[in-house]
Amino acid sequence: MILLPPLPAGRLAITGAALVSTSLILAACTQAQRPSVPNNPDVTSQQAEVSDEQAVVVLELSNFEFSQPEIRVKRGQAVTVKVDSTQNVHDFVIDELDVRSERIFAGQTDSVTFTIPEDFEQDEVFFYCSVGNHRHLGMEGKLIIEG
Ligand SMILES: [Cu+2]
Repeated sequence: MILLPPLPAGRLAITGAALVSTSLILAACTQAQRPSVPNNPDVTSQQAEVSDEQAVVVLELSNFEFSQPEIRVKRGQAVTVKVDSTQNVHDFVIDELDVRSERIFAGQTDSVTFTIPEDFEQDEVFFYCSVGNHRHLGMEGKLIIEG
């Protein structure tokens, strides 16, 4: 038989409370769509690195805004948008370019890559968050297409 050292009663109570609050957080998360997207460690605080062929944009998503209200890209460019939720659950959608990220919870990231066609006719399109009424609460921005 293995004898476990006795734990002080106060510590047990604290552990119990921590478990309860963790369960509540998990329950709240499961109410809102998709489960987990693994964290993407290569997202940096760098906002953009741009060449003629490629653009990389990092966006932080919070209630209820994108960290950059405008993204400037060029026709023919491959664009990678790395999204990082700092609060709540959000996504990144551009209807006209058929772009849709995973829905990510606070602390999670996702990445979408798409190419602006050379013959794309619009000079700007909206990107937005499609969760609930977030777009109406301000989660939208402009992708401005130059060249
Ligand atoms: Cu949102």
